[in-house]
Amino acid sequence: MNMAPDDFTYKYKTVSVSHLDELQQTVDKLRHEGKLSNHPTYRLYIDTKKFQIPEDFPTAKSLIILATPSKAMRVNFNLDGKNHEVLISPEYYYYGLTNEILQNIVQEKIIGQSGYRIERTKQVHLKLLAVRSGLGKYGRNNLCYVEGMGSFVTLYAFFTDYPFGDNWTEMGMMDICENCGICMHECPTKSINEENFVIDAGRCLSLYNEIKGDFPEWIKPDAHNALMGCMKCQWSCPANTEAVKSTGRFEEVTEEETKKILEGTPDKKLLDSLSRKLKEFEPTTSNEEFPVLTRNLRALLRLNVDQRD
Ligand code: B12
Repeated sequence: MNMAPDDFTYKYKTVSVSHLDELQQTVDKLRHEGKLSNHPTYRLYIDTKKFQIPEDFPTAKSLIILATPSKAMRVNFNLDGKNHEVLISPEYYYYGLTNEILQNIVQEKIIGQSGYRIERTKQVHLKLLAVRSGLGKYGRNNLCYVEGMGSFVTLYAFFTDYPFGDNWTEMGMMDICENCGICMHECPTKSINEENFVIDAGRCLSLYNEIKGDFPEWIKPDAHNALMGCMKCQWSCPANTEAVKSTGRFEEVTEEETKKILEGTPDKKLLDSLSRKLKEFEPTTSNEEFPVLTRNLRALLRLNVDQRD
């Protein structure tokens, strides 16, 4: 049965679709002012998003924005008799929250009656929507912080024809960020800067370690801190003191498995085992993605091909 986990919690807010144009103008203005990085991968991610009513759902009246807590995980890799503890960022492993489960929650718990249509959308800028709906506030690291969850949340949005009340709110940054700057200092690639509130996504480590290819030379070897993504701007953030306590742990990866990962020689048995242990952690689910795992683990353990050969 497709059901939410027992400990499942969430927060949500709603806004009227009448704000879609204003939301789109906010992003377009930044684009025209040259405040958004021109990195092609980043542009591919964001230029495909647009705040608009879906063509096949012209009767949509509201947007529901949902935040569910997410947690980082620790996992031990064994190599040459030593134990290497590594962090896994929340976004890259599977929580078991299928589209069906999410739709059911929205239908039963949020709308609370049948007869209304719900369509999940991935085509909008979720943080901006969440902040303007009052669900959260921006942190200086550009992430959205939700009361009681910090920035360790996954955001979702749904169009519906249910006429919800409007919670339109001014765009705000958390007060705690005013005189802080820890994230700016901690960012290993200096993608958070004083001059522009919008981070320089073309310098964000996450952009590089989730895609294939060699790391650019300007990323220093000690910048790597998670098997995928980067945890630095969230980990040390004073607004996340509570959220980081919920960090979990995956089953450890054996010496034999670790060696195979580092050598980049996956077989079905290894993929199945890693997929189970690391909850379908993204680069463990296919031969195609596996080189990303090999590269990232080598970088984290500060190994390169020459040293291991
Ligand atoms: C593209 C993308 C990336 C890119 C670019 C990140 C970025 N900051 O834009 C890369 C690959 C680098 C990335 C990295 C990460 N990502 Co990402 N990513 C996205 C994606 C697909 C789109 C984000 C987007 O629209 N960016 C465009 C910019 C312009 O939007 P914005 O950041 O909201 O910027 C607004 C503010 O700057 C504001 N603004 C401008 N000036 C000012 C001034 C003031 C004073 C204020 C208050 C505001 C303000 O206006 C901007 C436009 O509205 C979303 C999913 C989605 N559909 O939205 C996930 C998403 C944003 N990512 C997410 C996560 C978790 C991450 C990582 C933490 C993953 C990791 N562990 O490494 C990192 C964090 C990096 C960071 N510090 O931002 C979560 C964020 C959850 C949260 N708590 O906010 C999302 C929402 C995915 C999800 N479904 O939950 N990501």
